[in-house]
Amino acid sequence: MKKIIIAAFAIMLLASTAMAADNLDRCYYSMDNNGDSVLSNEEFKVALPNSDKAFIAADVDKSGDLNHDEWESYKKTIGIEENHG
Ligand SMILES: [Ca+2]
Ligand SMILES: [Ca+2]
Repeated sequence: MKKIIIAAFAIMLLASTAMAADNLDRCYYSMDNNGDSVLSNEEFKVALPNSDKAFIAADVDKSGDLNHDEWESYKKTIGIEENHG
Protein backbone atom coordinates (compact mmCIF):
# COMPACT_ATOMS: atom_id res chain seq x y z
CA MET A 1 0.00 0.00 0.00
CA LYS A 2 2.84 2.36 0.86
CA LYS A 3 4.46 1.71 -2.51
CA ILE A 4 1.28 2.73 -4.28
CA ILE A 5 1.18 5.99 -2.35
CA ILE A 6 4.82 6.72 -3.14
CA ALA A 7 4.24 5.93 -6.82
CA ALA A 8 1.20 8.20 -6.91
CA PHE A 9 3.20 10.97 -5.26
CA ALA A 10 6.02 10.56 -7.80
CA ILE A 11 3.52 10.81 -10.64
CA MET A 12 2.04 13.94 -9.08
CA LEU A 13 5.51 15.46 -8.83
CA LEU A 14 6.26 14.63 -12.46
CA ALA A 15 2.93 16.03 -13.55
CA SER A 16 3.48 19.26 -11.64
CA THR A 17 6.93 19.79 -13.15
CA ALA A 18 5.51 19.05 -16.60
CA MET A 19 2.91 21.76 -16.07
CA ALA A 20 5.35 24.61 -15.67
CA ALA A 21 2.71 27.31 -15.82
CA ASP A 22 0.45 27.94 -12.85
CA ASN A 23 -3.05 29.21 -13.22
CA LEU A 24 -2.63 32.74 -11.88
CA ASP A 25 -6.36 33.32 -11.79
CA ARG A 26 -6.47 32.75 -8.06
CA CYS A 27 -8.47 34.57 -5.47
CA TYR A 28 -6.12 36.33 -3.06
CA TYR A 29 -7.95 35.13 0.01
CA SER A 30 -7.98 31.51 -1.15
CA MET A 31 -4.16 31.61 -1.02
CA ASP A 32 -3.90 33.39 2.34
CA ASN A 33 -3.67 30.25 4.45
CA ASN A 34 -3.28 31.87 7.86
CA GLY A 35 -5.94 34.49 7.19
CA ASP A 36 -3.85 37.53 8.14
CA SER A 37 -4.74 39.29 4.84
CA VAL A 38 -1.07 39.27 3.85
CA LEU A 39 0.17 36.83 1.24
CA SER A 40 3.64 35.70 2.26
CA ASN A 41 6.08 34.18 -0.20
CA GLU A 42 5.58 30.81 1.52
CA GLU A 43 1.81 30.99 1.09
CA PHE A 44 2.23 32.06 -2.51
CA LYS A 45 4.56 29.13 -3.21
CA VAL A 46 2.05 26.66 -1.79
CA ALA A 47 -0.65 27.96 -4.13
CA LEU A 48 1.50 28.75 -7.17
CA PRO A 49 4.79 26.82 -6.91
CA ASN A 50 5.98 27.69 -10.41
CA SER A 51 5.36 31.41 -10.27
CA ASP A 52 8.33 32.94 -8.45
CA LYS A 53 8.61 35.55 -11.18
CA ALA A 54 4.99 36.51 -10.78
CA PHE A 55 5.49 37.01 -7.05
CA ILE A 56 8.53 39.25 -7.61
CA ALA A 57 6.74 41.21 -10.33
CA ALA A 58 3.61 41.63 -8.22
CA ASP A 59 5.50 42.76 -5.08
CA VAL A 60 5.87 46.32 -6.30
CA ASP A 61 6.93 47.77 -2.93
CA LYS A 62 9.48 44.91 -2.47
CA SER A 63 8.16 44.14 1.00
CA GLY A 64 8.58 40.38 0.43
CA ASP A 65 4.84 39.75 0.65
CA LEU A 66 1.79 40.66 -1.36
CA ASN A 67 -1.13 42.72 -0.21
CA HIS A 68 -4.49 42.42 -1.93
CA ASP A 69 -3.94 45.51 -4.09
CA GLU A 70 -0.59 44.26 -5.34
CA TRP A 71 -2.05 40.92 -6.40
CA GLU A 72 -5.13 42.41 -8.02
CA SER A 73 -3.20 45.03 -9.96
CA TYR A 74 -0.65 42.42 -11.06
CA LYS A 75 -3.46 40.22 -12.39
CA LYS A 76 -4.84 43.22 -14.24
CA THR A 77 -1.48 43.98 -15.86
CA ILE A 78 -1.27 40.41 -17.20
CA GLY A 79 -4.88 40.53 -18.35
CA ILE A 80 -6.64 38.37 -15.76
CA GLU A 81 -10.07 39.49 -14.62
CA GLU A 82 -10.93 39.14 -10.94
CA ASN A 83 -12.46 35.77 -10.15
CA HIS A 84 -13.60 35.02 -6.64
CA GLY A 85 -14.87 31.56 -7.57
CA1 LIG B 1 -1.08 35.11 5.20
CA1 LIG C 1 4.39 44.01 -1.18
